[in-house]
Amino acid sequence: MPVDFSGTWNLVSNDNFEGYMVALGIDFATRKIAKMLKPQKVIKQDGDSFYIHTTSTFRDYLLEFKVGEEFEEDNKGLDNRKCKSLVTWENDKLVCVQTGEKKNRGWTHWLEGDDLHLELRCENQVCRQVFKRA
Ligand code: VL7
Repeated sequence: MPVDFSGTWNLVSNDNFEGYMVALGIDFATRKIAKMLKPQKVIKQDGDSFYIHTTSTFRDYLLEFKVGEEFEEDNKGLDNRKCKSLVTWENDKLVCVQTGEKKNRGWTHWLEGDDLHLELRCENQVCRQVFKRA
């Protein structure tokens, strides 16, 4: 059975989100608000086609992509920097490389037990998020 990330997921932990946001150049006031948030992710997966909608009371972000097909990402409402993104499978992990102005930018999703994990990377910062099914 291939892995299926589909579902509605609520953030339960968010390690070093502050460091990740500083690396992205997010201003102090925005960081103060952002780190209080408990975002929800709605993921719809159809084979290699993904819809990932991250929502919160402050901002939301929609990403749609196909594994193996590079796309332009605008990061609108986040840091607003454009990058070229490519998501690939590394075994059962979904790995995104975001090529642009920021070095070493990307993220990895995987399932562990009943939890959804997300590692967000930018420059020398790593943020680790865990989500549970809503
Ligand atoms: C998306 C936030 C910090 C700005 C607001 C914070 C709003 C809710 O890209 C992401 O996930 C991938 C993988 O699931 C799919 O796009 C993470 C949150 C990153 C970066 C920037 C702070 C302002 C948070 C949208």
